[in-house]
Amino acid sequence: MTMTQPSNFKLLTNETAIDLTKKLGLLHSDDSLLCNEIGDGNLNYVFHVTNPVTNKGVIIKQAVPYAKVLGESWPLTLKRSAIEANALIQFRSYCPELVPQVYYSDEQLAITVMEDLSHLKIARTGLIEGDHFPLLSKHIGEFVAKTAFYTSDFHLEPAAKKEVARNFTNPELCKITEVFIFTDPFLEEHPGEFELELLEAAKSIWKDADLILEVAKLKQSFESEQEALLHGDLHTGSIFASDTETKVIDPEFAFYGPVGFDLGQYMANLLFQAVTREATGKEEIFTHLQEFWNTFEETYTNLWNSENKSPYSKIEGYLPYVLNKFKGDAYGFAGCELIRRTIGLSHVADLNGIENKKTRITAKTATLKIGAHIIKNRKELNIPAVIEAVKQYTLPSYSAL
Ligand code: SR1
Ligand code: MG
Repeated sequence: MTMTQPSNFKLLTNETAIDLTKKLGLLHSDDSLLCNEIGDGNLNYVFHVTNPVTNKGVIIKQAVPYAKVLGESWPLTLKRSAIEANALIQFRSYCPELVPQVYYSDEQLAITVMEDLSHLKIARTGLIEGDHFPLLSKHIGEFVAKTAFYTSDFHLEPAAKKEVARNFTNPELCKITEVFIFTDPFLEEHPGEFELELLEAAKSIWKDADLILEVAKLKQSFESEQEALLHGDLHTGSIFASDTETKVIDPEFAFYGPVGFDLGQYMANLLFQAVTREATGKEEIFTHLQEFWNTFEETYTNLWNSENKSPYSKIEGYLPYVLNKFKGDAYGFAGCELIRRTIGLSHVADLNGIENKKTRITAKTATLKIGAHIIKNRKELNIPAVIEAVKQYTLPSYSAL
């Protein structure tokens, strides 16, 4: 199928990416510059322009009018590029250390020119390779707490918040989540791609009426709650990290939604590591999970106590009620993410990279079971209980729940 592209839209090439960098006066443009297309994501092209003399670079990201991974039959608005640039700018205003700088954006060409982060590693890749990233989960806890608080009704005036929410209306990217996280993996008639050996485990998900009801409630929450401006795709592939630095990238799925969604996406993607690692490696991920939640809760609580504009902010029980809701939602959304990345679209390298088939199927069966368990029990869980569930489903010395 041939897509009609918006009239002003033109795909960049390495040459035109260099021309743009020069036109913007970036990278001492008198020198000759180099460019590589390095995009390995599902939706965009990414050009890395470098100056070999100064060793400095910039990233130019361009969205195309369809989802690369789904093909031209799944058209997508180019507006997501402006949403991404604006979300980066907004998030950076709350967390300057944790978000790359945007130098330039062009809505017509769907281009964002931003800080080069090539000295860092994608967190998913690093975690798979055994990097420790000791500050990663504290940084992401801080990122979610600040973005969730500062974009909510607890901080913004009601009219201002509604205006921001309008600017971040993102129906096409939300539809990807609604279909591929909350619908297809849970319905037998829309099977995703997965190994035949997982069919029985998949069937037990499709037949579990209690589970499907809970997924329906979570989908409803995703579609209808406007608690805060979310990143919308906060998995470990959307984060660059080193031992000292963390940068959140790729907020093209940004929209106003339930805070637990960002929390849950990050936790689920840590859980893939918790499932696949040996016992001592698991402990390191359990520490990440606990530090993530602790930092989120502490940062959010401090902001609530010092900057909450609601007339009810000091009412006893209100903050615990809000945090408790976020927590229950987070485990529910995390469970959906665990299941969709296993039997739905867009699998993760944490699982698919396991070469031994038997080990891979065992790990995937565990993520399905943990996913279902944390969705159904989400309102009673805390981090130690989630850790216990991971151990029960993955360590031979434990028996399955
Ligand atoms: C069609 S895009 C597939 C997935 O990639 C993105 O990172 C999102 O997670 C989306 O669900
Ligand atoms: Mg992405």
